[in-house]
Amino acid sequence: MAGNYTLTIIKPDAFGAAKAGKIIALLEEKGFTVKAARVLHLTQQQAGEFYAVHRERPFYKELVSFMTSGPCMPMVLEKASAVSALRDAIGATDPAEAAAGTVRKLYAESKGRNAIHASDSDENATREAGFFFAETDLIFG
Ligand code: IDP
Ligand code: MG
Repeated sequence: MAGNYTLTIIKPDAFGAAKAGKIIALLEEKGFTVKAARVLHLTQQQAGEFYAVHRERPFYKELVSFMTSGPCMPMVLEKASAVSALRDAIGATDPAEAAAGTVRKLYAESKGRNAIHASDSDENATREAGFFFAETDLIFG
């Protein structure tokens, strides 16, 4: 899936505030196509594993607690250069620094509760898609 696919998660703050529809609409307007989607409430173990790369960071416990605070919505998205295109569309980690019109500028509350996740490389997009979806869930082509 290298190049044209990425993994996003509408995080519990935005999903719980009923912003999923607006966020998906914004991403579709920017040319992304939803290739797989589900709604689930992450366990501590799942959230801890998904964000294992941040295990040593001071915000790790807060991040796992937030990501398990309610349901979230992972999706595989398709677009040319999907990883960089989605990073542009979501904006900076801290909404105070996010560009106008980005998902985080519009919907994030804070640097921690920031509405949406996006993979940061093709390699991680593949790993993260595999975390939530089986090969047979993915509707490619
Ligand atoms: P990203 O989501 O923009 O890629 P990362 O640095 O990979 O940002 O951090 C992962 C997630 O951890 C962020 O989206 C945010 O939810 C949380 N996070 C990052 N930095 C902080 C912080 O300083 N305080 C609280 N939470 C943070
Ligand atoms: Mg990241």
